Amino acid sequence: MFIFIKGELKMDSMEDKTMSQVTVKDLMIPSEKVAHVQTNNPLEHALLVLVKTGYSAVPVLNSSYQLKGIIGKSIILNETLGLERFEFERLSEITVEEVMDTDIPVLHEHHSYIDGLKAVINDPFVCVVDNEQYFDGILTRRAILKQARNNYYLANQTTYQ
Ligand code: 4BW
Repeated sequence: MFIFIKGELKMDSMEDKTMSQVTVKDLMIPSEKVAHVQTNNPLEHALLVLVKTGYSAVPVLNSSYQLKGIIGKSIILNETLGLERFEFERLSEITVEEVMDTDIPVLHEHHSYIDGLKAVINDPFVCVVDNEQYFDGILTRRAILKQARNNYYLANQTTYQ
């Protein structure tokens, strides 16, 4: 919710931060709430996680919880494509790190709202890491759109809950 304090519009739901002070940390889903798989997991396990959670793609971490890539349903299904049929038995023979997407953008917690907005134009979510690639969470397009909606109401000087 937005409130006026000394003539300035602020958000009371984010520790009274002004819009320009909102950072990726304020909007991201923290690591403990993010479904992920590990580099050495077989694709069979990754597909199970994706189907069970309902997500199209999730982050891939190593055993130290550093970000190594992203794996999605389409990459996995592509690996099962044989000449005449889907060869699902192959999923137990291939590990996530062999096929994951490693060319991915990342954000840091201190990045601004507009940095986050730019990042999710081309990707439904972007991983947030620290300087040593330890995984902090994800910023989703949904979180950015919700904030954009709030910005819209802010610009129209209405209150939205
Ligand atoms: O299980 C779900 N719960 C809710 N509340 N919404 C969901 C769920 N699954 C999908 N959605 C919705 C979200 O609006 O569909 C959008 C596209 O999902 P996706 O990409 O293709 O699986 C979701 O948009 P989003 O919240 O902006 O999330 C963007 C992408 O971020 C998702 C998924 O790949 C990833 N993601 C989101 N939350 C995650 C997650 N990955 C792992 N763990 C999480 N908690």
